[in-house]
Amino acid sequence: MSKAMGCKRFNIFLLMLSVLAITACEGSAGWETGPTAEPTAEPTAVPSTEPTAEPTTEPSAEPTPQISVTSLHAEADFPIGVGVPAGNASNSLIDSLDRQQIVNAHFSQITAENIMKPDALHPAEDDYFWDDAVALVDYAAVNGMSVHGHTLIWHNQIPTWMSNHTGTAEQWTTMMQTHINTIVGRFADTAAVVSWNVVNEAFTDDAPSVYRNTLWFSNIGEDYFAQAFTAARAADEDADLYYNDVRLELNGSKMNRVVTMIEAFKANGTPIDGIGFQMHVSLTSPEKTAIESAFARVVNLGLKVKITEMDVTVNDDKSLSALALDTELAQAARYQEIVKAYMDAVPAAQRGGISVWGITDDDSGLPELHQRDEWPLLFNANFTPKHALQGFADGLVGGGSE
Ligand code: 9MR
Repeated sequence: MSKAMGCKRFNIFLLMLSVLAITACEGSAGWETGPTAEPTAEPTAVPSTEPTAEPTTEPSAEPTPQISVTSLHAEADFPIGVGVPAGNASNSLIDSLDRQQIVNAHFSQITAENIMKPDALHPAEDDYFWDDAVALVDYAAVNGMSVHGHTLIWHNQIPTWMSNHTGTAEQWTTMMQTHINTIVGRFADTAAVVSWNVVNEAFTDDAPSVYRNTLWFSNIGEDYFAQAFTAARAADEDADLYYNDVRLELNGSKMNRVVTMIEAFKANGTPIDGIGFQMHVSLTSPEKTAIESAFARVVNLGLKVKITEMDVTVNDDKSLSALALDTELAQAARYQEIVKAYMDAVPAAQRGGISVWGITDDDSGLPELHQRDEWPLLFNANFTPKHALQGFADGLVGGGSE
């Protein structure tokens, strides 16, 4: 019997005999707050198990944060996209119900990882292959998603016939215009395809050379940029047309070249709607301030900003053989930081969207590319959500610039 309990019973007894008994337990908490009208009732304020109310062990570490996001895209009023495998890829979205469940729940836009690139869509000069792309675009439409087309003009994944093409600058321009017109035109009437990467990765990383020495540059000259965007606009007057590149936030001189291109386009009336930042980043680089400054330069020129291929590597020094919780939480914080940078630096009217480059960690091409383990995306290989998903969602909610 506890001390308080014994005192109470004792006082109940005395209460029945004499009010003097009250003084017997003065100073007892039980009596200061205890019942007076119903002497037989148990006091509700008295802890029933005093000793066990105290912590019995040392305070444990912070509880693991919960992942509570049920629909990532529902948190944003601009496209939340994902690069998806399709066609005959073994992990094709079209054949994977697990991937479909994730994509349908969390994303409002799809980009084809490979099957809408020149080698896939335009295998011979007079031959286009539409089946895989049409299946993917139809999938998006049926499931209420839009499609960001990727990509019309690039130096990689071009068909052999294109690499072997010969002719004057004028003939090359005609060939390029036909390529762009035919592909953009094929999807112009489908409501799902809302935007295109017209030119991809065409500036060098290293000054003083400005342009990557691609087939297009070496055969047409710098005019190919404007010709490509003009051809895309002629084929679809409504689609948003993007120039897309990597490391623009890290490399000021590369960003300068993009800005120079935009200014030239504005001066001569060449259509362009936005700049795509691929955003293949690590836990620490580039810094948030550098990302915000690069976004701001595009915003100040009146164009849209789109994060087109985001992933966050965590194993740059190859020290990890598994994704431990502390690393996963650091990655979640990084996703949150970058999404928040986007929300803070890009006004609502100029948000072209944010896309990640793959569905699960297993779908990412980064481990093969870097020859190391990596876990760069929002879902585990077994299709369960990662903390990165929560970090992304928290960035959407936490930031804001109207
Ligand atoms: O994810 C794509 C991978 O499956 C391809 O093998 C690779 C070939 O070039 O392209 C990858 O996607 C790239 C994108 O099209 C452009 N930016 C870099 C991407 C990742 O390497």
